[in-house]
Amino acid sequence: MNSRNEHLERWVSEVAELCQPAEIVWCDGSPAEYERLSQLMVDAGTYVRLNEDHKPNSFLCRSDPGDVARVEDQTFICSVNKSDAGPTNNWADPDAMRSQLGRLFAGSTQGRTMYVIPYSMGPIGSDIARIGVEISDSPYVVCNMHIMARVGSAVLDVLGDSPDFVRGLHSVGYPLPDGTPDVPWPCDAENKFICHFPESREIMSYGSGYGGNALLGKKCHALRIASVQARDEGWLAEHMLILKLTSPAGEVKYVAAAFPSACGKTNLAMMNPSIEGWKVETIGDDIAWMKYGPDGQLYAINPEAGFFGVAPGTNDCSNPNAMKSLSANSIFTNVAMTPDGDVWWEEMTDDSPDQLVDWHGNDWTPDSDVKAAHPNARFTAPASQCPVIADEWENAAGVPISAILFGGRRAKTIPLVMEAFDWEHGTFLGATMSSAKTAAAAGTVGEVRRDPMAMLPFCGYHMADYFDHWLQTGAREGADLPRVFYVNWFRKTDDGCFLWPGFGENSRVLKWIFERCDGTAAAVETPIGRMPAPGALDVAGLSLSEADLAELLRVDEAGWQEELPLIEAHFEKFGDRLPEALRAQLAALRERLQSTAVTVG
Ligand code: SAT
Ligand code: MN
Repeated sequence: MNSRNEHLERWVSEVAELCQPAEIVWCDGSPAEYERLSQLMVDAGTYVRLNEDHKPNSFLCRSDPGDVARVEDQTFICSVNKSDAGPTNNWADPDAMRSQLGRLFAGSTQGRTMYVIPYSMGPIGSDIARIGVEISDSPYVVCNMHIMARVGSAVLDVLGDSPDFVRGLHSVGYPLPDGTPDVPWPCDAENKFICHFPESREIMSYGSGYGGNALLGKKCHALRIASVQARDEGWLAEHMLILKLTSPAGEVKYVAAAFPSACGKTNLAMMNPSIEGWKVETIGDDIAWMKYGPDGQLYAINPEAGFFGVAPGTNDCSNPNAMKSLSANSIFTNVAMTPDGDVWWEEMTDDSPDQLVDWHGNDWTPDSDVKAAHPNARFTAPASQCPVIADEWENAAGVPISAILFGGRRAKTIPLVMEAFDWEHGTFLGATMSSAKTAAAAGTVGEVRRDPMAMLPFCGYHMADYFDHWLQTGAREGADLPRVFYVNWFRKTDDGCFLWPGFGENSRVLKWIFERCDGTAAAVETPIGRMPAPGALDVAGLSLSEADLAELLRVDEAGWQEELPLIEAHFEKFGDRLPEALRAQLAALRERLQSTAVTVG
């Protein structure tokens, strides 16, 4: 044993007794360990080593076609009381679930190695950081965790003999009794369970080896369990990127932004602004933990150490900094491979190569009627490799947040940008945000759903209590609160073309937001929020017609009238538990929609 923590050692022994691994390996987080496990996976056919000339120290991995995304249907919050999971989560009785999982985990690791992975979410030793230990029978998980979190012996040193760590048990659910041969991507596609026990800060994940189902530090710990801890301890665990925005005058502001999975968070977090003199640098692209500092501002850290980004659509135009981040030392899951051992995915280049091996491992040509990469294909890349990673990205104290953005994919109704009147209105905007579904989760792509604060699949407790926690957070004595904005890059014309160019041009919206925080940009007060006054949004040099600009910034009265009953139905789900303030916000919106717009300075 190489841990001095009796709680951890006891737990590892119990798990070993249950899962019956052939051996136990305590992960030290070293490069040698990474290399050893990578080679193990190459030998097992799980990994293909990519051409060193194109992607040094990088690997391609093809998952089982039945295991390609998060499974929200099979994700459970096993709180003691059903009502604490709320109407937006699947609940399961913790005792019943433990029995069921006990049967599944019994012998689940036969013939395999059980890896003990101590990790820190957040810089090791930071006050805001938290420790977890994942026990997994997947070397793919170990290697991804190496990139996505801080892993290994240094974490155990900080943990000492404390019992205060999140316990995450993971098995791919493919035991190998009596010399049964392995498969490249073991899983139990028909029997996935991603379970959270919020009171005891435990996670049990069975049957999937993919992404958020299996890398337990990410969505399971840093969002579902952490959201519960944050509620109990008075901070915020959010599905938000964090970016550093520097003006031409050298003034800096930090912005956090919540968008549902696969809505361009990574692109926004590391964008190259199209407007002269402005700079965006990255702190994080997916998760923000925010706590009040002594000055009353909210300080955010990125609990992760890497990017688990959507590959398709990522290219030298849409996100050159992501392309550079993944140029070496990365893992590519469910992308296509070129004949000379490089990776490819849809939209990486204007023309696809003539010949590829697709994500199923089959030969592919441009005439094929299937996609070469899976729409949820991912790259796992170290954050430190991002050319625009901010110097302070690992600051233990975090960075002070000036603005919080909410956004989703909405073809109609929601304007390009609006500012909330105050924190309470901002909470209302976040609580009612909606988006078309993407391939990040199993289900129907395109369907519009309410995804409050982009936390619908990630909030570990009753969503109405979570709204209340937001309201309480804002009501704190002496708080110097960020301003809240709602953005929508995805407006479309009736014939389905995007109205706004997006990507680097989104810096124009960031500029207005920056200047609103400084009190220098003009806004129009409208029934739905504050919107850029005529001329306040910098569109110089952009080929955007007056009509399109007007449409992007129009209050679509008819559209909002249609939105009202949808918001009401959304709120109905929460019954009595919905904070009164949000009901009042809806009533106020309804009333304001009768009145006309007036200009404010
Ligand atoms: O698979 S993950 O949950 O890690 C990615 C995502 O859905 O954002
Ligand atoms: Mn995400």
